[in-house]
Amino acid sequence: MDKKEYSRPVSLRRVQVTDAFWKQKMELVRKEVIPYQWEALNDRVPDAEPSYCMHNFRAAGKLNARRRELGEAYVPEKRPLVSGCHPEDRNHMEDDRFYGNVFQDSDFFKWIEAAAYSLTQHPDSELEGTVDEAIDAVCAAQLENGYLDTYYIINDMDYVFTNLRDNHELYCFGHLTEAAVAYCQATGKDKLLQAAMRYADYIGSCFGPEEGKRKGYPGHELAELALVRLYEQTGDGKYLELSRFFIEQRGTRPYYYDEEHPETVEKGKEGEIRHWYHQAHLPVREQKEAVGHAVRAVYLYSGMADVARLTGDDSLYRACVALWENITEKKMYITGGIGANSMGEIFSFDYDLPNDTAYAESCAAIGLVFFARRMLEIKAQSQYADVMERALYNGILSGIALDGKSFFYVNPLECLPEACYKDSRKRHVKPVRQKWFGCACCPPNIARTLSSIASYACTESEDTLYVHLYIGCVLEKEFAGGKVEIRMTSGFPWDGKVALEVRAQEETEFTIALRIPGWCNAYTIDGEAGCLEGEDIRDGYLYVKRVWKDGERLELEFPMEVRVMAADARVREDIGKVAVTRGPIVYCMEEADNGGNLHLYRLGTDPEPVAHRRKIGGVSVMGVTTRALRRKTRSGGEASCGNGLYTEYKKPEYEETTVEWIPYYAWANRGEGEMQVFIRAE
Ligand code: FUB
Ligand code: ZN
Repeated sequence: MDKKEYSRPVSLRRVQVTDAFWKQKMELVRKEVIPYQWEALNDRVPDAEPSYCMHNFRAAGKLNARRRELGEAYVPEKRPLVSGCHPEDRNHMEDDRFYGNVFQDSDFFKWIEAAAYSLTQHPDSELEGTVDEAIDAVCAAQLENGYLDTYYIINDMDYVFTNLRDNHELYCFGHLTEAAVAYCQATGKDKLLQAAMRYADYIGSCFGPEEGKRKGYPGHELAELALVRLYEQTGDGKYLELSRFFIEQRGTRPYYYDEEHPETVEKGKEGEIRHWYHQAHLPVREQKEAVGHAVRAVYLYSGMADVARLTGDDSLYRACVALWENITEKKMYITGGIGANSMGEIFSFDYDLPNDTAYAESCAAIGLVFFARRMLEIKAQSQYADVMERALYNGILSGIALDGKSFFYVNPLECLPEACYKDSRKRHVKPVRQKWFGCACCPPNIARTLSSIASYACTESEDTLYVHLYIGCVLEKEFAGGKVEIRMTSGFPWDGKVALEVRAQEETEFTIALRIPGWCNAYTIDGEAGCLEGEDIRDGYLYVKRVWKDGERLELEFPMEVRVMAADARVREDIGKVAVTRGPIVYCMEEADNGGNLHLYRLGTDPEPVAHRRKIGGVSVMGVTTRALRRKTRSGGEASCGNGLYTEYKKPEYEETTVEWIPYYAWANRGEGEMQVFIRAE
């Protein structure tokens, strides 16, 4: 790998997002989501599923205080290792019991991370005070040896690290560490960072290649990428080494999880099959197909990409490329959603992308964005940014209501509300967003992603600013020739006009690398047609190298045409169907605009799309109207080709009509109703 192409995300402390579209989302996170989630984490939201998260930290803190007070005389009470959500527990919660899922701590860490990013954009002493108090509660729960996981601290410490495969200790550690780094970077306060380092050191004393240490690795990956963040924050190489150890160890034989779970070593089942759910079936460099739990997978691949970047490990990078290609060429929805199968939240087989039973967990699309950004950090190639953009504007934004008050965990591409209630195969699909979830991984994950959006938009190297996403912002960057401020304005996602203006005291030489989105076939730069090939274009980026003067501007326009898209013919679910897109936005039809029985519509060969401004739930978006055909029905009833359920085929009759399309992310904001992304085509 060529080291010169590496770049790093811009620091959120040096960038202010000004973008009309994303700033509004970030303000929702700041004003609605962060306060709401704090209430949820403290079980103070009426009619929402309880979280128990803060309760668990306080309970562990109390036990810890007793432990400290009694010293040697302390005899911990052992409790059965149960986890799960019991709404009825809410009425008779005991002070010193653990409630919720085994990974309940992680929801709180994601919340702190979101708060930290938000503080970089909008200082808020009240929020910072709340976070500080919460950090005190977390630190009070930490044991002397650095261990910090309330599930075991409360229940039974004898079982620490005995069930890596299922029990998420290293996943919670990962979220703690990400939160700690983010909060320290945002505020300069390092109390949580110190706690994360102590826990990391404890983990490092238990795991590693040295004799006597455990040879295991996380059952739910995340620690890998978090340890890299800890390494980059502290400069201490042992954290990078530990991350590398977990990655190298994965999938080696004898299988660690077989030793951990001899009871599940079923006769006749190949080891590989037993372990693919956790991406532990093969050493990572031999993994070519993305399999198993989708969130776990993309978190692992992100950690692999990080380690490949930092160690220059080409074979690890090649494994990342192969896995990326498999996901994006065979296993990704047009919305950037991944993990099609609800049974275990897993990737399905190649080209199996059902629309109405799709799982497409919000967290999985977020993990794909993590993976994409890390691949971009190794080498700017527009395919990664194209996918990042696709997931952000579609499969992730769909996870949060326009008012920021409710969330989707599952993001289907087709929804018939009746089926969600009556068909057990679709029970995971909700026709309306929920306030909170027993397993609430997605809402805080969405919050942290939206509030750190600038770190996906731009990365930087010593002499180059890479613009991957056109998101209005003002950023500062130090080049060899001096400090410059770059002001970017953007009409995305509704119009493709972008301007960059440089403010500098001195003339400064540097390069701006601008991504040419995969969805446009032409663009203009300063009013002239831009080239798509040539020496200034590499891997889908236009490199503009100049000695920049104060006030110098670049104006770009990426025309946003409505495009009618078809899936690869091997996607059985989409054969004969098309989807409507415009710029980065994927569209859908909803019952609220088009009536029920959306399956009766067909897009004609000449849909004559017209884009127009409209409002959904009070929020301005760009809608699209197309011409279409609607199959005629029997006196307004259901579709018919005769008088019974089955009759001899007759060429169906259609009436000409129009279809209203809205951005997919905005669906289900006007009550319950049908929705579909793909429509039958001529
Ligand atoms: O297991 C922890 C989180 O809960 C996963 O990342 C999500 O997929 C959900 O299962
Ligand atoms: Zn989730």
